[in-house]
This record gives sequence, C-alpha cells and structure tokens, in this order.
Amino acid sequence: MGVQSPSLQSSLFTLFILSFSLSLSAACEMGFYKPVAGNGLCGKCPHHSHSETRAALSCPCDSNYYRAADDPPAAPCSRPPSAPVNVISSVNGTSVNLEWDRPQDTGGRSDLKYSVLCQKCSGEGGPCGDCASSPGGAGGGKAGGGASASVGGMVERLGTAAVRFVPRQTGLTEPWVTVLNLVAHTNYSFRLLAMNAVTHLSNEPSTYALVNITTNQAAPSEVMEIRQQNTSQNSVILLWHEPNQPNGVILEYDIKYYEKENEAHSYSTLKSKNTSARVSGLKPGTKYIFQVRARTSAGCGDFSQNVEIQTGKAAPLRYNTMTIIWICMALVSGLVTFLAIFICRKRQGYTLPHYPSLLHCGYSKAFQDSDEEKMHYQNGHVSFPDARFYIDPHTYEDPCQAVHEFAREIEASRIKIEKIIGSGEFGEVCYGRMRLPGKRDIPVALKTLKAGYTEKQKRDFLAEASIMAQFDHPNVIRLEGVVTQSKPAMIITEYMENGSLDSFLRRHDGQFTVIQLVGLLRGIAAGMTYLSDLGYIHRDLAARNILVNSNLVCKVSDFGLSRVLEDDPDAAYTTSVSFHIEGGKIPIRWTAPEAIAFRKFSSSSDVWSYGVVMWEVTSYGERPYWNLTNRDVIKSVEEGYRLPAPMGCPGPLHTLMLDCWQKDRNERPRFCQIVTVLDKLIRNPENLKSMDTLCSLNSPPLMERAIPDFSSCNSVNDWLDTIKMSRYKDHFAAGGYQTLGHVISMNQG
Ligand code: ACK
Repeated sequence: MGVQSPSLQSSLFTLFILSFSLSLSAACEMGFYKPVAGNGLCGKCPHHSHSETRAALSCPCDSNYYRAADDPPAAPCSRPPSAPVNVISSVNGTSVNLEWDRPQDTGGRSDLKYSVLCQKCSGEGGPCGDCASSPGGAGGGKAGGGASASVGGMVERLGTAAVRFVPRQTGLTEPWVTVLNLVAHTNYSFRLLAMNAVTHLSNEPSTYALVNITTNQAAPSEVMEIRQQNTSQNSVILLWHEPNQPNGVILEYDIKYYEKENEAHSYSTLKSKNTSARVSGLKPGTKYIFQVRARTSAGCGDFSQNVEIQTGKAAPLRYNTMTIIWICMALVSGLVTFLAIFICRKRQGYTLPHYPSLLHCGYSKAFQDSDEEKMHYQNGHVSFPDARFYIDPHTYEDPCQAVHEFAREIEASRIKIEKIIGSGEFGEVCYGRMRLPGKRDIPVALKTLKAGYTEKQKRDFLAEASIMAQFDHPNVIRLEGVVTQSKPAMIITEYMENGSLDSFLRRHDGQFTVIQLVGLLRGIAAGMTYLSDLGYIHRDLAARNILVNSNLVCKVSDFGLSRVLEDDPDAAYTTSVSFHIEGGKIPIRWTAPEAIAFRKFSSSSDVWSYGVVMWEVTSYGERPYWNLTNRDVIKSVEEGYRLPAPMGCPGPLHTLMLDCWQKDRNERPRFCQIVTVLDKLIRNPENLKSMDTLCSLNSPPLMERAIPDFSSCNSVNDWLDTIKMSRYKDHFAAGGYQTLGHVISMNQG
C-alpha cells in the first residue's frame, strides 16, 4: 500500500467534514432516509427497502418484502420463509411422528414457527378432505389463522372423534410434531408450513412440504361412557357405546370388575359380544369398580375410566327352621359341587406346582387352555392380561387377502437388493436397503419366493408374513412389509447384523461372560412370553431360528412351522411316532416327547424347546445330543436321559433347563416364569458362580446318563472334549477310566 502525502490527507479530511455538515442540514438523497426532518443524520435504507425520492422520512419495503408491526423503521424488510425441508415421518399404529429441517430461506428473520395441516384421503390417490371434516379425524384447522390451534397437546374435538397434535398444531417452535388418534389403515396427507411475523402480510400462497402416510392397524380407542341400567343386590346391568375409533370390527368387550375395598386381592372379568352386560354374583351393599375395553383383531383398547357402582342393600331375612334346613342343604351341595370341580380341574392340569412365588404373571393356565367366559384372578400381583390373540392366516381362503390384512405392501422400486446372505425354505435370503417416502433408507433382510413356486408354497410363504405382521415385540423379528404385486414376491424384515444365533455362537466360542449369555436367553424368553400370551405356538424354537442384531439383542424368528392352538387341548391323537408334521419335519432334538409322540404341541412344548436353546447357548452352539440318531434321542429322552450341563454352565441355569425338560408338561415353568428366574440371576450374578446343578424344587433330580459316541474319538480325553465335558477329565482319570473301553464297560454296567 502506498503512503499518502500530508497535503492529500488534509484535503480528504476537509471533504469528509463538509459532507457530514451537509448531511446534517440537507435533505437525504435517494436511497437514504431520516425519520425526522432537521439536523439529524441520514441513514442508508435498510436491506430490502428503498427510497425513490429525496428527503425520504422512511424506506418502504421492496416488492414481496415486509415489515412486521413491531419492526422499527431501521429494521431490514423481510419475507415469509420457504418450506421446511427433509421431512421424515414415522408411523406407529395410528400415530405419526413428523420431523423436518429448517427452511433453506428463513426470509431474513429469526422468529420462525411451524404449522401442520392435516388431510384425510380416501384410498390410494383418492380425494383428500380436512381431517376435521370426517368422522375419525379432527383438528386439521387453518394453520395460518391458528383459529383451531390446540395448545400444549390439548385435545381438539369434533363430533365424536379427536386428533391430537403434540406439542401443538400451530406455532411450533421445534421442528417436530406427533399426531395421535388417526384412523387405522387410512391415508393421510400433512402439509408443513414454516411461518414468521410477515407471513400474513404476503399475498403469495404459502409454500409447504407435503408428506403422505398410511396408518397401520391399531387397537380400538377407549370405551368412553359406561352407564348402569339396573342395579340389584347381586347384579348390575352395564351399557356403553362402541369406542369412537373402533379401528376394525369389534370382536368382544372385556368387563373387568372388583370390590372397591379389595382391589389388591382379586378381580374378575366377563366378556360380552355387544355393548351391554349383566354382571351377576355380586355381594349386596358393596361398592364395585367396573371398567370396559373393546377388542378387535388388532388387540385390546385401553380400559375405560373406573365406574363405581354400589349394589343394593340386602333386606333382613327372617328364617324359620325349615328355611334354615334348606339353606344348609344348599350349602352342602354347593360345597360338594365345588370340590368336584376343583378335583376335576386339578386332574386337567390347572395347578401350577412349580415356582410357587412366580404364579402371578399373565395368563392363568385356565385361560390358555380353555375359552372360559369368566375368569377370576386371585392374589395381589396379578397383572391383567393384554388379551390379544394371534389369528391363524391359514383360516383365510385367499393368502393374499390375509397378508394384506396384516402387512403393508411395499413397491419393489423402494428396495435395493445388495447381496445374498443365505438360502431359505422358499428361496434366497438377501440383504438390501429399503427407502420409504420421506424416510431415511434402512437395512433390511429380504426373503424371496423363488420362481416356479406352487400355490401351496406361495400360501405358506405369505402365511409367514401374515403371522409375523401380527407381532410387535422387541424380541420378535419385525416385519417391514411384503412385495406381492411384482416378482419375486418378498418378505421384508428388519436386518439382524449377527445372523442366526447358532452360527453366531459358534463363531464366538467361549467369548462371552455368563451374564451376557443369560442376557441373550432372557431376550428369547421375553419374546416367547409375548408369543405364548398371544396363544401362539412356535413349534420350531431352536438357536438356528433366533436372530441376533448388532446390540446382541436376540429375536425369535421363523414362523413357518407354526400352527394355532388345538381347539380341544385334551383331544388325543392316535398317530404313532412320526417325524413329520403336515409335510414338515419335526425337529426331534428340540421337541417335547408329547409333541413327538402325540403331536401335543403347546406353549409347554415350546418351553421344552427353550430348554434345548438354553443348552445350545451355554455350549456355544453345540449340537444337542451330539451325533446320536433321532431315534436314539427319542428313546433316551423317554428313558429319562437329559442333556448334562455344558462345560462352565452355572448350576442354576442347568436346573432351569431340567425344569423345562420335565416329562409332565404341566410341571414345566411358563415363559414368564423363566424371564423372572433369569432376571433374578442377572440381578444377583453371584448365583451364577455356582457350578453345581441344583435339584429342581419340586421334582427329584433327573437321571443324567451321558451316552457315549466314540466314533470320532481316540481317547477318553478326546471324547470328553468332544462332548464339552473336559472338566471331568480328572474325575475319569482318578476313577481309573483310562481307555474308551473302560468307559463303554462303565456305561453297560
Ligand atoms: O446365519 P445367517 O447369517 O442368518 O444365515 C441365515 C440365512 O439368512 C438363511 O436364513 C440369515 N437371515 C435370515 N433372516 C435374517 C435377518 N432378518 N437379518 C439378517 N440375516 C438374516 C440367517
């Protein structure tokens, strides 16, 4: 930079002083303004404003730019923002969560707010109307005007239906909103608008981001108004309306009731096919609490609010001697009947002799095995079952209809197949990515139906998707959707990074802590609790059918072999031992004896299989019963042989396995009890240090008699290594069993 001479510097300074004194006294030039005429300074017009004449007192905004009422004249002019971008929607049943990014153009302001307009559309590409104008939807409102805004998540009501916006519908300051109470299986269109304090000054139509979603199936909404019609000493007649949002055909209502003073000890339920019920057998002069909920094929809605009703007071009776004799006789005969029923039930296996402290988790046996209309749950810790039932897709004539009842159809163009990861029963299993509108792409597993399939294969293939679609549990594999409109047909599920549990364990032999292994088992038991509570029997529970994700979460999968509960739990089958069920092979090593012999599959036979999975997990994927033949496995189990504890397996875990392998299925624990036992072990890991197999609480220790298979072994130590019993080497040596011959003679002795 050059150096200026002193004379040039002084003339520049004089020029500056001159122009400053001129601006104090003179009128402002174009492009400048001065709010008050006089000696004040002229200011340059703020951004996006101008002055077209000299001596302007203000600068009006350029076209399409505005100043809000509160903006000072010196503030730049601004304009409405552009639309929000990158909208992501996630549908959860009948609610949707919308998230977005700030608009690219904020209009030059920082007072950005958002509003949501909701439209309900009829059918694919059909006309859309304001959510508020149709039953089952409300609260669309005019976002701009904010007239129908519901602040702080308040419910907006229209007629009988209500859509909720959380935290609110308009004036959102954060870029997200959750919309609740939509109608199931319905298309919705949401417009997201960004606004600022000048939006209302613009005549231009607001730009918005559009997102279309389809809601999924959902349980019915809450039963709202319960009234009593007639209350006597011993009974009450209740009436109610169908829920505002049935979300399907209401199959029945559950009426739950209990004595107000006795809530902690017992309650009863009654089922009704219509919107009224007579509840009888109540005590006179007693306050009862009643609640009602509806059930559709999608599950149970929430229970209604409590309704308190007091039964009429008993009129004092005066008895003569004859009446007293009659009452005594009635009581005695009642007692006899009660005892007869009690004994009968005990014979049918309604008792739970095991795990006395764990009786109260979910369904009673009575509920699982019979379709009683009225159930009583005794004792304080009973949780009311979420009485959802699994629907067997085989009951549908058309498998495509069934699959679309439960699962969503995905356009093949949304799937990118990246690699083949294995082969399934019906075709290849692939890894791919799925991108749904407005969502990030997600990794998925794709089971394909190979070309040249038969109708039966297609039916079975789609049946698995229909079954999977009905489940929603963190330990059960999640179905994303199906492709049936183009070929190859595909079942799309969440992707499980670590593949199937058996091969995963073999790849990581000896690498996990006992607690980690118990954690895997706990997940499987939780998934099975959920499935068995739905009345679903897996029939092929094995480590190969459990998938593991990157967080080591285990999920039950493979619903191909499964069948619905037999209608009559006591119906006997006469078939002799068969290795086939309905064309599929019975996985003998994993299957309970009664299921092999009489096809008596039940949740208890799934528990047997679970015991084998426990063994597989604790032996890091060893083959159950090693290389014994199927026939020998059946024979050995029948004779009382049970798998020994794998090397390093803590005693309590082996005890639990032995309990799962009780011959009498009624003696086996239920899945919810297994979860509780495992939870206790996880909470008290010191119990897992015990290597001794403890005897089961109620049953004598089961015979442990390892059946040696020496075909591939050269020495006793080799053989013990093969069967993961190396820890017994010293015992064998000390006992003088030096050769395999000694072992054989021990076994025969
Ligand atoms: O042991 P894997 O890797 O795990 O090989 C089998 C193969 O496909 C054939 O069934 C794998 N597989 C099946 N479903 C999934 C899934 N959802 N995520 C990841 N891998 C899967 C299984």
